[in-house]
Amino acid sequence: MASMPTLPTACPLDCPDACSLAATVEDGRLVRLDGDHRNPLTDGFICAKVRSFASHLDGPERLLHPAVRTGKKGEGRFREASWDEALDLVATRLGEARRAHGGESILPVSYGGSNGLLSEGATDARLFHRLGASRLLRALCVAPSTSAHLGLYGRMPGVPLTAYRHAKLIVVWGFNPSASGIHLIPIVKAARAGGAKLVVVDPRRTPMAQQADLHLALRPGTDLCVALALISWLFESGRADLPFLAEHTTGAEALRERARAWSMERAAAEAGVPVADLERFATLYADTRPAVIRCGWGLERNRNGGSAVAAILALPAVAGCFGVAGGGFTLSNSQVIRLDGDAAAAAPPPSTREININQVGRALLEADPAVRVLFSYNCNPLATLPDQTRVQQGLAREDLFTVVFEQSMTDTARWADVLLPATTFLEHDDLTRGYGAMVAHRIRPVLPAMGEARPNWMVFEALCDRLGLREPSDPRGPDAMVDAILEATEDGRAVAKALREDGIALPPVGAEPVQLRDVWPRHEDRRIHLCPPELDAEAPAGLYGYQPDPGRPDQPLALISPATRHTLSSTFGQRWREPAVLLLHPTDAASRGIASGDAVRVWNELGTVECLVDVSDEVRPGVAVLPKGLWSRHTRNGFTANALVPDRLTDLGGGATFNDARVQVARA
Ligand SMILES: Nc1nc2c(c(=O)[nH]1)N[C@H]1C(S)=C(S)[C@@H](COP(=O)(O)OP(=O)(O)OC[C@H]3O[C@@H](n4cnc5c(=O)[nH]c(N)nc54)[C@H](O)[C@@H]3O)O[C@H]1N2
Ligand SMILES: Nc1nc2c(c(=O)[nH]1)N[C@H]1C(S)=C(S)[C@@H](COP(=O)(O)OP(=O)(O)OC[C@H]3O[C@@H](n4cnc5c(=O)[nH]c(N)nc54)[C@H](O)[C@@H]3O)O[C@H]1N2
Ligand SMILES: [Mo]
Repeated sequence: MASMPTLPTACPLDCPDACSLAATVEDGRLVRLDGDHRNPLTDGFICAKVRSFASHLDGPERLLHPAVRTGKKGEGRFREASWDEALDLVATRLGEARRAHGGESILPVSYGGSNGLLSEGATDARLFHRLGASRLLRALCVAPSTSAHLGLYGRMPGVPLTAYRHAKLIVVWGFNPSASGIHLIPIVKAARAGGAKLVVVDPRRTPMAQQADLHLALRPGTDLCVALALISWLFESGRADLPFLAEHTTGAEALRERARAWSMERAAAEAGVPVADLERFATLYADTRPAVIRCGWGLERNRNGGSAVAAILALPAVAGCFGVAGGGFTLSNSQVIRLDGDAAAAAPPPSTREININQVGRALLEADPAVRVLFSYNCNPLATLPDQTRVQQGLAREDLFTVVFEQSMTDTARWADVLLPATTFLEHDDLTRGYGAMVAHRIRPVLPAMGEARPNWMVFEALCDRLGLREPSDPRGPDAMVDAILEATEDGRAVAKALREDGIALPPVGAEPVQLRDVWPRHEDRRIHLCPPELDAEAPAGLYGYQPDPGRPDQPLALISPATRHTLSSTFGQRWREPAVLLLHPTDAASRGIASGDAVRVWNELGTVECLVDVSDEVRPGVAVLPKGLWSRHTRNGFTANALVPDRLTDLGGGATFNDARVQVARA
């Protein structure tokens, strides 16, 4: 049988790998979605979540028509409306709120969704900036890491994941590729076949940790202690690369001074790991070249997250790992191809108040002037933001008008006053970049929009028009917006032709740039700033200052909520049928008389979650795991890990402290 022709597209979901895809479409229906080989990292294979995208596309929860609430708030009862009626209503309420209470009474909330430059920060920014709405500090994820990366390296591109094949030591630190970026797995495997050693730093025995030569199962939030102990050991044992530090860095002495407090013994005690393991890690790191660190995101989600990432990123500088293929670090590669997304918005941000996305619950209940209109898009706030109880209390306010622009009937959507149906990436245009894979994709629709769903750019453009906020110089429509973005930067101009012709572009610096050979710290002096004053001023305990565990005797367990392969954040949660399971170590279970399969209560002062338990030594003692991305249907009482997550912020960047939840557990 002749194979059916495929259409090229790419996955814009919030994952580092940015798969290039081939869609088989017949009579306007998706027959098959698979990887293609244009992206050298993803090279033809994709995750199960996106392979089965068809069930997200037209599953029972897909929103197909605009709708207006008929039942009580949160009941999820709606009647269908025309786009004209829905947009008129939204525009009227936005206009009224601005007139009566000022633009700041409008709060747009957006985050992961489709990570494209047309879906986010484009016509949406045009609308909300011109309304003078409250600005959202989008610090839900990667904020502390970005602060550290920016402060030390000016966001220098990382080691390409494909170049890990050259490494002889791979350190996977707070990253779980089995869920969050599967394409690293075969590369690590190939490097190991060539003799590379593998170290994994993670409170859980992840599938990658199972294969590791060394697994440091530290307590959550203690990465800073471990990294500083390694730094101090490198300096004090004469293994630091002093000539490199003198030539390419500033602040090395200050870093050395701050690290001195962390002996191997002290760090091992704080992290709850054997000293011998720390010493083995240090020796491997000092002796093996090329050595690369894959710094993930799990370690940033606590009070020490920013300093921890900074200390980890300082390691390759102190040990002298740069300048060779497969040596250095990888954090986010989103800035490898520099594009100016704002060019599509053509609207500078106003100087209105800023609300941290991690404190939306608090803002809905307490902000002055009060939030009157909440506009949620590319986000499922009730499922994914900290302090779920307060987010829900906020959504329940009778005097709040809530617009939810969504693909699916999410937990948040059920609280909407108006629902607007959004297209998926198979149905709309976009321009995206990977933050692991070093590629940009121009996405074009491969399917007609389902039902009456519309792309973000179109809906926000229509609202701008209705509110009289359109300006003649606005780039209109996807092609004009993409052109504006590509023309605004040197990198954009360099990759424009490839994007237009092939739908994919590799970075202008080449596919596999080497750190401190081909790419340099993006500071004016091209040096690594190991102790940047701005970070020092921001961190409550100073940069590299450790803040102790927030646990209390009545909340002795650290609850972490990492990614799983079933969902992408909460996207696809509607397809995950099994009830949520809390992972607990046998010691912690035994002392509470808990066995696998029991129903348990997990609680702290912020809330309670009722779910099932699985007893397993996959997680270290003192730590409980309940995945991120759950929907209310997955637990017995409708609350998820986020109900236990404080809305306190990380030391740098105002980030979320998801893994600083401290809880007690008992049989239900
Ligand atoms: N399938 C799937 N893929 C995804 C996502 C998803 O939800 N599902 N999410 C996407 C998004 S938005 C992001 S940001 C990335 C996240 O990708 P990851 O970097 O993998 O982030 P997490 O899953 O939060 O945590 C990674 C690991 O850190 C560990 N961890 C938790 N606390 C600590 C700590 O204090 N120290 C250390 N060393 N480790 C710790 C966790 O046990 C976990 O194994 O993945 C993206 N890809
Ligand atoms: N407990 C806990 N919670 C966490 C985390 C954790 O580690 N622990 N991790 C956090 C992290 S890393 C992240 S990044 C956040 C992500 O949090 P969110 O940004 O809320 O991400 P999703 O849950 O994927 O929700 C995105 C929504 O956008 C919709 N969407 C997708 N594309 C479009 C589009 O083009 N237009 C419109 N209008 N809608 C679209 C999807 O249907 C989906 O419902 O979650 C955070 N939440
Ligand atoms: Mo994220």
